Amino acid sequence: MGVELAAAAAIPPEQRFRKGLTYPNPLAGNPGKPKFAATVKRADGGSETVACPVATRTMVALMDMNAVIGGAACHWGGPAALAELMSAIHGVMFSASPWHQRFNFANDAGHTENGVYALKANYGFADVTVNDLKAFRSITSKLTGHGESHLFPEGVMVSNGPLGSSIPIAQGLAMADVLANHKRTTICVISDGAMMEGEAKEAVSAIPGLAGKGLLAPFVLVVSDNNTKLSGRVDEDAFSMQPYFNSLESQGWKIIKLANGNDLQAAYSAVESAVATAEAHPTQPVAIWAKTVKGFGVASTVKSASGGHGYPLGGGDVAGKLRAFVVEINGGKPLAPEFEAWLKELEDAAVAKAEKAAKAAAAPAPAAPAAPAVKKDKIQAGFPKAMIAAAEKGLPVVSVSADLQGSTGVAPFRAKFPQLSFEVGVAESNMVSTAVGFSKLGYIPVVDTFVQFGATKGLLPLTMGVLSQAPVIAVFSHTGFQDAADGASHQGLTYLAASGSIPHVQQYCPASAEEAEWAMGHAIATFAKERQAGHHPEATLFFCGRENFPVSLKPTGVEYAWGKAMTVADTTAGKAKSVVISANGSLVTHAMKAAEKLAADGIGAIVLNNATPNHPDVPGHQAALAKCGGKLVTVEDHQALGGAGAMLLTKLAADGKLPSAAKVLGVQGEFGQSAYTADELYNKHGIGVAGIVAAAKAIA
Ligand SMILES: Cc1ncc(C[n+]2csc(CCOP(=O)(O)OP(=O)(O)O)c2C)c(N)n1
Repeated sequence: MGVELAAAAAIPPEQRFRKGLTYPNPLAGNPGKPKFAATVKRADGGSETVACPVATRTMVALMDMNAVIGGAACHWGGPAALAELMSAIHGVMFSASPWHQRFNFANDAGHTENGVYALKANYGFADVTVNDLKAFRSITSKLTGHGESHLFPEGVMVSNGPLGSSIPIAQGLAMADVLANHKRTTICVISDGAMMEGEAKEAVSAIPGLAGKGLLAPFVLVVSDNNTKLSGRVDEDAFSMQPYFNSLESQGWKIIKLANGNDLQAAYSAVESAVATAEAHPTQPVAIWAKTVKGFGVASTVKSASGGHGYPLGGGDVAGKLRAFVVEINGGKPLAPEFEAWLKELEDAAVAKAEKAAKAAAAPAPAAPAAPAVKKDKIQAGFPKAMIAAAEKGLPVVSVSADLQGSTGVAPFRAKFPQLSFEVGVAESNMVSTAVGFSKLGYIPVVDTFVQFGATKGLLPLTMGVLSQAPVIAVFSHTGFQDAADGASHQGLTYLAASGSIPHVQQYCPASAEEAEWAMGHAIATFAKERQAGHHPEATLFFCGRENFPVSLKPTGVEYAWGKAMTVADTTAGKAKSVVISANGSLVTHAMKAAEKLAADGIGAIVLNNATPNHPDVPGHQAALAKCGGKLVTVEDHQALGGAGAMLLTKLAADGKLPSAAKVLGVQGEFGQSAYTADELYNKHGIGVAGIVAAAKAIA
């Protein structure tokens, strides 16, 4: 018989507990009272001052407008739903001093972090001011799109953004507190869409199970149940989560039902009682099942199917709609002078901008006619066109999505063929595995999500699909810094490295909508041909950015060919010195601009669209290198390590024909951050036009 481990409880305390390593706690200490305050009654009959949730919503609306004007997308509905609960939680936490010795706080609902920033500004917590909110999501701010511990350690304990990833970390915090014998309560906030994630579900069952064995410190989960996710209502689009929430009790949770999570007093009492209950009985975690209203405070966002998930106003709405929006949030009452001044500042800037535009329009037309405008579109726009065409031809294409179909571009296919379209909820692993099932039974499944989620949560399912001879086609969008505003947690920068060496996987990075349409059409047709011939197709992963690019980069007379790197620019004629620039996806147009600049300085360039990174066109690159003295610059919106450049150099080396000089431009082992536009991040990391020019000049 093997040696049995003694149950931890039977081990004497001096051996049972072990402290973690100490390092300076970066979290800010307790703030003073909030500037915009509300009063609630405590259970002991006294009153407590908490942050006013209406002020939170007002600040979110105004800071979102600043960011939107700068070019960043933002969130409104989620933070609006959670304003009362966040006020209540912070009120309870800050009543202990120092709060972080008594509480761990993890916000799984990372898209609502702007509401938490607003609340922090209200308290002046971690020195955040109301003025700081105006730079939300900009490259200069630590108030990034989602909470980022690497940039704002004094305010964010656990980075968030990918839904369902913070609750298991919160589980770890509570387990570590037991091991350290530290009396602390962990509070985690999550919303119902995120509860669909496998990661969340694993923690939801592990927490009561391990707590029951005495392995977790007191744990409080606050669930915001508004039956709404990003693309619409949870039950209508996917399936109802109510049976799952009902099952929490039998999974071991103590449930506190909160019928109106947007009632501040009720929210405060629920949080207060949940903390007291969890602390009195640490072996049973407590979940507040709170019904909330997404987009609360503005009737039109409450009504909209997504609960006003994204900020519903655009930069052009400052003059017409912003005041009405903010006044509605405030129930028609006058705004606090600070908010009125902020609103006025936005309005004045909009007026000044309109006057400037009118002046420019009235100015006499320039003598030389302007070059015709280049038609632009998102690269992703091509995918559904090819999917629709294939389905119309009778091919069994199906779309399996995980709540991002409106953002990845496949929505038009789903609108046209609802009977061929499925949504599994916010659950990327499940999405890919479900598609694998369809593939096994002869369908051509197309899955879609942001690359950061597809190339992490989706990769084992994808591997198992290939291994089961049931591959899928994937549209993974928002590559790298193209998802500028959402910040580091959303900026997939390892997708080529992560997926490129999985056997029987084809990577494709189109650089334009036209190319995306052609490549998707080719991938579907090849998939069908292989299956019909009794072979197993390869999996195809499409990666694309999110901004607008010219709809075609194809020179006249050239045809697309899978695996051939198209020459999209050649300025070598008559130049003594030249380089090859090998780019993919969203950086192909940047490489072309760099080639123009280099040509003006007397350096030629052949720009190759290396669209198939893990199967690069070796002969095509060799031919171009032969014309350019063997000088190669590769550039990608990806980590340099393990990316397209690295894969290309490996293949060239295997062929015994390495370049005479090479520069591999990519991100150098760092995370990103929020910015209004991708170009700001490209320039910061030396992979924009200037970076390409400098690298080319260094080796030409
Ligand atoms: C892993 C992951 N998948 C997808 C997303 C994109 N996303 C952001 S918010 C959201 C919907 C969130 O729904 P829910 O959790 O219910 O929040 P609420 O609707 O209440 O704001 C989605 C799909 C994400 N952030 N993380």
